[in-house]
Amino acid sequence: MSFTVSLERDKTHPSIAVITVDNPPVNAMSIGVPGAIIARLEEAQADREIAGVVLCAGGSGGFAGADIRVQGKAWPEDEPTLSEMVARLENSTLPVAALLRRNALGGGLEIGMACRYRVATPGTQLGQPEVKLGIPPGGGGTQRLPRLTGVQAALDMIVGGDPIDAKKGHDIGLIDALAASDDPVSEAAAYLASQVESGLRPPTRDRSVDGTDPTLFESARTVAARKQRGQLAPLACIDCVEASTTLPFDEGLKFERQKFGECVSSDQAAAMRHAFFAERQIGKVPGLAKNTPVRDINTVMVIGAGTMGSGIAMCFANAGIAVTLVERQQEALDRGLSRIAKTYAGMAEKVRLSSEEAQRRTSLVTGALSVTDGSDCDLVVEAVFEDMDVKKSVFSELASVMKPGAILATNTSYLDVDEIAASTGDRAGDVVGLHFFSPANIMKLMEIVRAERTELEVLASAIALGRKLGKIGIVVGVCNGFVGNRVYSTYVRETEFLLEEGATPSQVDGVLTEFGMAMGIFAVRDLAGLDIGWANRKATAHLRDPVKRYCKIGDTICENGWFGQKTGRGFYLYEEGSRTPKPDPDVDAIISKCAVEGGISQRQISNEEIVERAFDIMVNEGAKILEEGIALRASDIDLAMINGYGFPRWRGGPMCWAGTIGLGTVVARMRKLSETHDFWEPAPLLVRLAEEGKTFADWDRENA
Ligand code: T1G
Ligand code: NAD
Repeated sequence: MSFTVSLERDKTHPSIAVITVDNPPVNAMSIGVPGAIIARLEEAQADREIAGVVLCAGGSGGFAGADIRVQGKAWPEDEPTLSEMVARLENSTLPVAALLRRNALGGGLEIGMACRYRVATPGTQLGQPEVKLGIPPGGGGTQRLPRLTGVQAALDMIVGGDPIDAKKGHDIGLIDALAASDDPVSEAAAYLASQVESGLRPPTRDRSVDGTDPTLFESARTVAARKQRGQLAPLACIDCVEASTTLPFDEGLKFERQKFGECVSSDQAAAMRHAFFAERQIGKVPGLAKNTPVRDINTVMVIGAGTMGSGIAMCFANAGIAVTLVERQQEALDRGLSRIAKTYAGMAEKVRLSSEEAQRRTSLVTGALSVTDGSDCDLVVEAVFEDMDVKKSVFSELASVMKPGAILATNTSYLDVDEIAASTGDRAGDVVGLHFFSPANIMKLMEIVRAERTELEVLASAIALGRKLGKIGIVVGVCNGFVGNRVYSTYVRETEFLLEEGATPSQVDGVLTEFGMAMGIFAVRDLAGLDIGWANRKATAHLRDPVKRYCKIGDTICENGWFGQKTGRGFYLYEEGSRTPKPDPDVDAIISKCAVEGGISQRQISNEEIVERAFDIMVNEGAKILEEGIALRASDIDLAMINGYGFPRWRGGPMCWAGTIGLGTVVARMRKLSETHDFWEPAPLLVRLAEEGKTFADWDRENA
């Protein structure tokens, strides 16, 4: 047992007892903790001198809610549950005030809401994030929150899952008092003592629910169906909040319990727990000690003010870091700077940012026409053309002008970072890849490419930087396309093969979005611009195995000058001013022609086949990447695909998804296809795990 739950008298208000829960690192309600809280409450109740109890968290000060590690598993029968403990707090003969500090999330907030009063320190994050774990709240949150804040605010918090801060909580009735002194425990005790004196209000359960307009639920369902497409938990959350308006409190609790039970054992919840823990692994690199020194990054130079450079500059400005943005020509520089100014102005217009903040971020980026203007910066991110010679000349100049200790990063998508690093001579240890994704100011994924000579300190600094920028920073090794683009390119290739064999772009896209992808592959390619991939295919044509199947549909579309949305045509047709993809009979003709030329007889392709081929191929490439040591964990590959390519988080990423299908099934499907199709030889690691009846999560555990 690594936790303690203590009971003491408050120093300044001895009639108030203080129960402090200390369960590092985040005071989760692990097995035994609810029982210990009940025991301390009973001790307080047995003491006639005590008039009230303050419940608070020690250590980090926050209450992170239920212990996610035991979710979906059996809870010991003789141990009180979080729900039982919450009921005891609410029905306590002594009034209980919760002191909420730092964060009160999920079960942590539910504990607070079951108490008679809630006192919070400013800045404390209050939330019901369960929906992000594939479940509705299970400790009465869906019944108590609407009673405290009204239906709309409760729906926003429970269905959206994002936290609010204590001040907003105070404004909407969730928090009774803010404690700003340096002794919030005594402040909470004083608050409770004054309530005891002036007369207690009824417990939360006895309040009525305000704002019960039934249309709120229908519109919440419509929004959830669009924004959280395919997910069970948001709908369960809405049902539960609705139940708070139609059922008596205890019945509402039972209803919530039932919905919670249905969701917590689902594949979706397991996948989202997987994603949660995967995110907590990302900074962990074997051989990289926790106390590795980290270089300060307070000023940054970004070279190249094109699509990526301007987006990357905004990532830093968003984090309050000053940026020198460098181009060769004034005109290109002005274009980049004005793109940045426009983006921030647009955010201010949509009220996503205050206009002062938009202004502040815009002015954090200043332009320059020479890298010497940024030679004092702590970090450089190069985002010039994807051309090895251009990159090498930039890096050799950087090696001579940048101050000692500056980190030299490249945003290359495919090029060999070792070769780029070699062009810096004895500064190769300072070189790392920082592969941002487009649009860089929005996409959460950042691949941190560890080159052969990257120093540990530089790697540790890049990981810390990823956190500071709010990115999912995944450490990867050097190979063509690193992790994300390499996996993705197999999916791109296979879905094009499916067209050649008889599927249509809209059928494939329909199936993929139904599966949960943020967008269909052909709609995405049209959005991103088909010319970039085409140029890359031409540049790497010499690397292709001439014996293996090659599909010319994408190339033929490009030869017509159709590059996707920007030219009004691509895999689809776009009417003037519209972004809605329409099937294009001319593209159908190109597909048929390519099939004939490739000697492929077209047939009816089933939706199941599309899912299997699109995602099995990703899994197989992921297995190869793991075998080669390019990714450290299968869960990193999952996070890359979730955060960079629109793979549904509620399926946990491709490697996790394969586990729910069964690796044996995936291998069997691959072997069957490999009889007639190129590229379907299962990777040895995939075969081995399948034979051992294991999943990639097992591989991660065994190799941790
Ligand atoms: N259970 C178990 N472990 C947890 C945990 C939790 N709730 N929260 C964090 N950890 C571990 C995490 O894996 C990591 O472990 C370490 O703590 C530090 O976390 C009944 C059903 C609280 C804001 O969703 O959002 O209540 O890697 O690196 O940046 O309705 O952790 O060191 O081994 O993230 O300071 C709802 C989840 C649960 C909150 C702290 N609660 N946690 O952030 O540290 S469901 C949540 C967080 C529930 C009820 C339901 C964050 C944090 P390790 P960290 P941090
Ligand atoms: P881009 O063509 O939009 O921008 C490149 C910019 O670099 C141009 O404005 C050009 O004038 C400038 N430039 C070229 N040489 C320069 C030099 N020596 N000094 C200063 N500026 C110079 O290209 P992009 O799409 O922004 O891509 C940039 C890099 O980012 C490439 O390596 C690319 O592979 C990578 N990348 C692109 C994407 C994407 O989706 N576009 C995603 C991830 C990474």
